[in-house]
Amino acid sequence: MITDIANKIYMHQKNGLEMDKITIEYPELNVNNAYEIQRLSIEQAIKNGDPLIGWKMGLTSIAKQKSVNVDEPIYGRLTKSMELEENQLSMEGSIHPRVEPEIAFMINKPLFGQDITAKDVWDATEYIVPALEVIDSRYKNFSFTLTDVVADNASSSKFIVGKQVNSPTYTSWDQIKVELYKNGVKVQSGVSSDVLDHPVESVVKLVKMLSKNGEQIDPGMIILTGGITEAVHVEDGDIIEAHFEGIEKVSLQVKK
Ligand code: OOG
Ligand code: MG
Repeated sequence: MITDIANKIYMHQKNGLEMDKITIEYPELNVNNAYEIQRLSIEQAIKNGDPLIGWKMGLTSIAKQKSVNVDEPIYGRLTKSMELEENQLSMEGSIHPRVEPEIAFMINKPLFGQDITAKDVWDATEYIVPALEVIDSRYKNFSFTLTDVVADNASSSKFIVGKQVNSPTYTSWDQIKVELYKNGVKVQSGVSSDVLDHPVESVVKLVKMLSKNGEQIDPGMIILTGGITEAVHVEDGDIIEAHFEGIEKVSLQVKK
């Protein structure tokens, strides 16, 4: 059953097709089952030539938790095809995409185990870079339970990182003010401490959650620490620009 659900979700992710929440047909599924479904579905992607390049945390800010009505952090898997090389998002293959500003960590040492601390994460951080994540739940109306969203790889779709890489000691990474503009109008704002008080804590939490499932962060992996603000809906023609104060601006143009 788990394998069948994983295969179904993989097909919907690959083809950008919406589906009913899996908990409608399988109300008995729990969050552990959902992480197994996530692992198996992304294993399909990996087998088809799309390697794992990192992990993402989700629902690490109150703004995000409230917007989807799920009140605990989750993680998802990032594969190569999710990373946009250009600041352009094609609506082709998208369902109902939303964009959110995040802080990303590039990791250069293995990170694992329940005893992980923020110091361990800093020691293993190659650089930090701002990012925009595009989430696109495969579920109708972008509506789901915790179990559903975990199984659907935490709504992962695409992401783009900024052009400048920053030393971990460059600034206080919990003090980055972010403003999100859609077609020149400010639609969201927040500060990076909205993510678990400090984005580094999101990486710490990720490592602990991964270690429960026998997983770890490998050197060379990128970690998205979670949306600082609510995500904004986008459609063809929209231009999104995130101003990360004192760092850089990251933009995304949405096309047919
Ligand atoms: C779940 C994914 C959340 C974040 O950064 O909080 C996420 C969702 O909102 O659909 O990526
Ligand atoms: Mg996100």
